[in-house]
Amino acid sequence: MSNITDFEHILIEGQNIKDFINSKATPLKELMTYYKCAMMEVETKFKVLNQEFSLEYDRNPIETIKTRLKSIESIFDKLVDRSFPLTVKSIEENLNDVAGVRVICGFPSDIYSLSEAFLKQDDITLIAKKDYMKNPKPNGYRSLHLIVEIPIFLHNEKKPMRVEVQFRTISMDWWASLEHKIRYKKDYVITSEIAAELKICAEAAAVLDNKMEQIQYKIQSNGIHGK
Ligand code: 0O2
Repeated sequence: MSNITDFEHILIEGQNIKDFINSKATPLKELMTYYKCAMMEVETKFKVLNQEFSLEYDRNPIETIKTRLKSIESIFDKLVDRSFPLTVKSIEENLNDVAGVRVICGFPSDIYSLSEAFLKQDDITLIAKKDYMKNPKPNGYRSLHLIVEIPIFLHNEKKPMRVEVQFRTISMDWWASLEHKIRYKKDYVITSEIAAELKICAEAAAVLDNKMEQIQYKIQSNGIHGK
């Protein structure tokens, strides 16, 4: 069954979403393909960096790379929420997170090394940076977010596309995934008590990240001086 059928009850400015999607189908499909290509380009860059780092340091800084393309439903919800025009052009102009790449690292310092190496590449343009590691959100959320532009090469043009890159350690990712699940739990409102407990967990995860990093430094320096 097509998912579009599920959307039939949603009206956007008096227009049925199915008609809307049909009338914009080709340009929208093209744009989504371009985002997918940009996402693949970014993912490949991190795979390459991971390989290169492993040659130099004898370990892989990246644990996992996750990619996601925002669903059409979420794209429309976001445009409606923020009162942006419901056009394909508006998606490109107003949304930065249609293509998302999440890079999960072992240690906090890996995040800074990788993001610096990535941003040094001459085809990457930094649009925005939010460092929620240095300045965690009030709820305890930690991560490093970059919005970048990367060119994709089509048969007759070079097209810059925006991609959101989120860097997290395993523990930052574990906390954010569970917090996200709790926050969006149906019919559940987070009380201030639960919010405070979640924050304590985020802070405990940050302490563990730092402890693990110190252990890693010790092992590294023993490796250099020990043999
Ligand atoms: P999804 O499904 O992960 O994409 P923006 O929405 O980018 O225009 P904003 O809100 O300032 O503006 O962006 P920010 O702070 O960079 O956060 C964007 C994304 O970071 C979110 O996307 C989440 O993925 C993640 N994030 C930010 N804050 C939190 C948080 O407190 N908890 C968790 N679990 N994740 C967070 P979306 O669109 O919410 O969701």
